[in-house]
Amino acid sequence: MIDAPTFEVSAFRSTPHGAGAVATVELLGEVSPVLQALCGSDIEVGALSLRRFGSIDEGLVARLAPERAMLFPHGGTRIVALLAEWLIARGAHWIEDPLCIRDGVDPMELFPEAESRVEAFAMTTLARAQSRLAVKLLLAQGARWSAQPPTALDLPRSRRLNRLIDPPRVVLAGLPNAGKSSLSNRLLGKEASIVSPEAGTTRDAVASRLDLQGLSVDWLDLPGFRSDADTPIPASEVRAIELATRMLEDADYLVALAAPDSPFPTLSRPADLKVFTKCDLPRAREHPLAREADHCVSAHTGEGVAPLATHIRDALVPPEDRASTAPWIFDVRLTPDLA
Ligand SMILES: Nc1nc2c(ncn2[C@@H]2O[C@H](COP(=O)(O)OP(=O)(O)OP(=O)(O)O)[C@@H](O)[C@H]2O)c(=O)[nH]1
Ligand SMILES: [Mg+2]
Repeated sequence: MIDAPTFEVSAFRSTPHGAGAVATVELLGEVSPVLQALCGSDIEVGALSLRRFGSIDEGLVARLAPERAMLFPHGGTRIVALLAEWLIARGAHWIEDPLCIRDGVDPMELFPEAESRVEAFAMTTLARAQSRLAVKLLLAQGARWSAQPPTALDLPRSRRLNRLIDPPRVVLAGLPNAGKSSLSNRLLGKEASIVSPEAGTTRDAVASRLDLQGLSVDWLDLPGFRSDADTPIPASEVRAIELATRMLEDADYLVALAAPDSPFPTLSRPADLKVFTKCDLPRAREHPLAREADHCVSAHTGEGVAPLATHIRDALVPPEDRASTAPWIFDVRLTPDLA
């Protein structure tokens, strides 16, 4: 048992888990007694100071507000775990999932340096936004909201822009051997799905987080939908097909794939985009399915793949939404009357 004061403080690691040069551990609440005990003396608000963290480590401490400080120990899991143990042993509340606290705590407390409530919320959102394209837009919101308060007219565009925060789900569906996994791997830049000339290679959906030119999406490579004429489907595969069908219906964007040797699949909802692949094969471009398609691509040569990525990105988050200078309602808590 450690004979020590009980700190009225919450603490969490706000940098990702795992290896890293420097980690950030945030302290919220009655910070002064913690700093006195851990670093030898308190640190005045606004100051940045190099301190020892007991016998654990040495690093910078930033005192951002009376109730908020940041410790910057060396990164890596072990030092942060020792700091967490030290804090927990003294009654501090250690939070494993900092995103929870960000939901629970008023962003104004988390970001006292913010000039407005909108700016504080934008910084909290920035911490969890998944797409590169969100960064500049979120940082611009403080000024935009003060220039022009949002109205209900801003809601539809805002909902589309919210896809920059929470990645939309894009589903790729096609018959076995259509080339789904090859195209997915090409977009991803690595082999996430096994590719083979054997039909039915992908048995379970393979999900990857893909960057479509600044927009992060959850990309699902589904197992091939067999056509009715196929041989009876084994029971083990029925469940996989049921699951795939559900994913397809829940998708934010559905891409149907065909190839010279593989027609477009019959799906339970219309596809948002029709793509014809294997266009590197001889005379593929003259194929009737190529004319029916919105895009012709080759996973082998990469032809047409970048324009396809741009098309999907712009369909999900249109360029005019990204270019608009009207306010983006990125957090409904800012406008309870409108939501
Ligand atoms: N020439 C050419 N062949 C391709 C292309 N894309 C895929 N293939 C070939 O088509 C075959 C099937 O490719 P996959 O990517 O495994 O197809 P899939 O739709 O994922 O197949 P299942 O998982 O079985 O449903 C493999 O032999 C690939 O090498 C392409 O762009 N050009
Ligand atoms: Mg596959």
